[in-house]
Amino acid sequence: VSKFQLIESTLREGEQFSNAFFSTEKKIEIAKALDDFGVDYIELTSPVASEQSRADCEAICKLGLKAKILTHIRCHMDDARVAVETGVDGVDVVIGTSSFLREYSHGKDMTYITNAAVEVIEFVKSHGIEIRFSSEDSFRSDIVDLLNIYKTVDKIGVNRVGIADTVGGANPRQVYDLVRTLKSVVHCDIECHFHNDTGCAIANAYTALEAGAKLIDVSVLGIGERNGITPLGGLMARMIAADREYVLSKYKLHKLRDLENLVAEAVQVNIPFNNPITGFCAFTHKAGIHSKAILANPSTYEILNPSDFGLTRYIHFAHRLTGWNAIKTRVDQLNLHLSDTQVKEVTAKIKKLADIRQLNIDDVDSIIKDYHADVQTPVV
Ligand code: HCA
Ligand code: CU
Repeated sequence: VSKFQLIESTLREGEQFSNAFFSTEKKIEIAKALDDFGVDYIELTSPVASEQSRADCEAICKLGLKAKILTHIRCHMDDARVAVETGVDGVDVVIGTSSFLREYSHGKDMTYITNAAVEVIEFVKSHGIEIRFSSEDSFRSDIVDLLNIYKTVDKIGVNRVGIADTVGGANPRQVYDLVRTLKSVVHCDIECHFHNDTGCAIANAYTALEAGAKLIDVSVLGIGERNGITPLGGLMARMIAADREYVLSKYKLHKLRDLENLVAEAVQVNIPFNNPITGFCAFTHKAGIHSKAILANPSTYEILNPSDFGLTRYIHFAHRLTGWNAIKTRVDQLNLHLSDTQVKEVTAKIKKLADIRQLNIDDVDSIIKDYHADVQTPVV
């Protein structure tokens, strides 16, 4: 799974998110932040989507970013002619191959699709830029049709072929099988795109890499059509647990939170409480047993190290599950001195009150301070 690359699609798939409207300035700000984070590719909305989309695509190409700039088009010469004039480093072409899309969307058969693909690919290649060919709704397409068209485009010399779980219904085992099979028939790199309708977008991405795919489409917070695609942050969490060196060497993980806040604000959503890495309690430890072990060695209950992301862990001690080790740490933080026996005693008081009502830090602090004052000045 190691040498994976990211195709960051916040400015393409993400624009298909219900709440998204990105002004030119916002797109530029997001593109720069993504580039700074270290994504390999930035994918932009088709220049034929609207006049402003084309102008914005040209403007982002002129920024001189390190990331390669891609635009995403239908498998059609009308789109390709406009795309190659925008200044992009590559074009991602997609066409629906499942019977659903062939019947209810574009209405074309496989021969038509193949001919269109060949024409568009040769045209884009003749402009000396990268080309990716992808089949929409790959998992509900006929496997023979799929492999045939991938073989054809691989022979012409595409840079990558893509698999898309457009409806988010694929499971990791199906992903593994399809990527493996595809890998045995093409020479080019394989890119994968997973929607999250059934909650498998991160797992599917990881499995695709295990099966030999090289590139994964992501967006910040996973924004996209319906409930979106593989989120950048969630995939970073998954990948750093698998290959920390590579992920740290390549991506500026301490910028993740700012990047997510930037996009969350732009599309008016909150960061989910249970988001990997940046959810408000992602590094908060609560139970007394957990807290004790975390204080001794954080790895006991943490697969990710918060400092890799510029974040800190937090021991939540103001509740009835607390233990004396956590309270002792709080006593130290308050610069007070109590013996272990005394800490155990004050912990008992805290737990007693916490059984009656929800506590906050101030409640705990005043119990500790009162107790400390009492033991310092014994009554005569
Ligand atoms: C869509 C298109 C797409 C394309 C994915 C790809 C999908 O339906 O909006 O280019 O690989 O999910 O199929 O986002
Ligand atoms: Cu998609």
